[in-house]
Amino acid sequence: MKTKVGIIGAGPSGLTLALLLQQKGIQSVIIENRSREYVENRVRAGLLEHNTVEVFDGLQVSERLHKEGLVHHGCYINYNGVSQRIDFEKYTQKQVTIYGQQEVVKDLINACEARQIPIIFEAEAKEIRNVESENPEIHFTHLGEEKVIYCDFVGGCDGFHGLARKTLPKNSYNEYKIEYPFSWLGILAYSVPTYDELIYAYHSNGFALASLRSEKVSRLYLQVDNNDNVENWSDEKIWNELELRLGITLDKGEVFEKSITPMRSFMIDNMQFGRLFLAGDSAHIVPPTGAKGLNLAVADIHNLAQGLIEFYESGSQENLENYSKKCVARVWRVQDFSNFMTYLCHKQAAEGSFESLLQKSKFDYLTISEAYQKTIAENYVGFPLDTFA
Ligand code: RFL
Ligand code: PHB
Repeated sequence: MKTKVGIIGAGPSGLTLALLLQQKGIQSVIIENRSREYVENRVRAGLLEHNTVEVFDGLQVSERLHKEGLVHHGCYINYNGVSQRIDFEKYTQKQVTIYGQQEVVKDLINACEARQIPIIFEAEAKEIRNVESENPEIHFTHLGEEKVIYCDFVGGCDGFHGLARKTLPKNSYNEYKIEYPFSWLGILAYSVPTYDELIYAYHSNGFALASLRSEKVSRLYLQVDNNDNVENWSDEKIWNELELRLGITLDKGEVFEKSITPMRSFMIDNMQFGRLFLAGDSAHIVPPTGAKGLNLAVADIHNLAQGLIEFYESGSQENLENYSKKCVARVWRVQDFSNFMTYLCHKQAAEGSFESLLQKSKFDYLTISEAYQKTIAENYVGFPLDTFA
């Protein structure tokens, strides 16, 4: 099989890349080791920056997003019952849109199908070869057979556990990470949200987040210990703890999804080697407190598509050569913001300790300072795509 760009992974990164290339007549093939049903139903992110929506608008894949997505103009940060609203509209004139990642993925896969972009599901990349030459190869297995994609470039869009990062020579990058001593228990429930905007809440029992997916479905999270287990959390216990930490009454509907996710910050400081380019979770993970993972993936892809389009249109490799540098500058900004939100909102130290009093002082500052609120607002809605060019 021969194509221009061989893409590994049909998550938001890989799908968006294929569609941006197709718009300019550049052929690609996506291989994805899971089934279509699996990737379309994987529950993950839910908050899209204005930038991300703009990229989807440009691809004409956002019709359902605009119909079903919920536009939010602010959010709340609470500290032991005291609430501070962050006004995105006032400080940035921008909004965010609540729309589930699995809906994004469905829309992108449908568009790929309609535009005849091949996606091979249940096809696992096993080896990426010759990335230092002009003819890289992706070796993969599909239906028990070994196959090869011969291409000009490889898009490593295969997530945190993928093959692309492992293919980079060890001495071509530095790795940075923090593993936090807490996780998130997340639920989806048929429950009418009793709040109009997201609530990030610090409570002495731990962090809680109230988000949503629609007017009838709530998405809620609780800080739990890393060694905790969903079996320890009955629906009743979850609802009671959420009400306590959020300080509001909730509609305690049927819980239909429950899972625990560890919290980590991770990145490498070089996202390319030869003709292999990494994007999205394959190169970085941010703790979800800043709602940035998917948005950062789309920002990487914007840069990568720009570089590849320039190469095919003019032969210039300038943008491709600067790809990693451009992405990493944004990644650091987003790492900082995600880490800041995580430390601001989670229970980390005993009440009354120096660390917890500093944390309280940060929150108190937030309630008196418009400058601090604006800083949070501009990071939360996201810097425009070419800010870090
Ligand atoms: P993905 O989505 O992991 O897709 C990678 C794909 O590659 C496939 N793959 C392979 N295919 C073939 N051969 C191989 N060898 C392969 N190895 C892997 C995988 O099956 C998969 O389909 O990465 P991508 O595209 O970079 O997208 C990243 C986002 O999915 C991720 O950053 C977000 O979900 C993070 N995230 C959030 N991001 C936001 O922007 N806003 C949020 O509100 C938000 N909330 C969240 C989140 C992530 C969470 N979890 C579960 C990690 C909330 C949670 C709880
Ligand atoms: C979500 O709706 O899943 C969500 C929203 C905001 C976050 C994290 C997750 O910070």
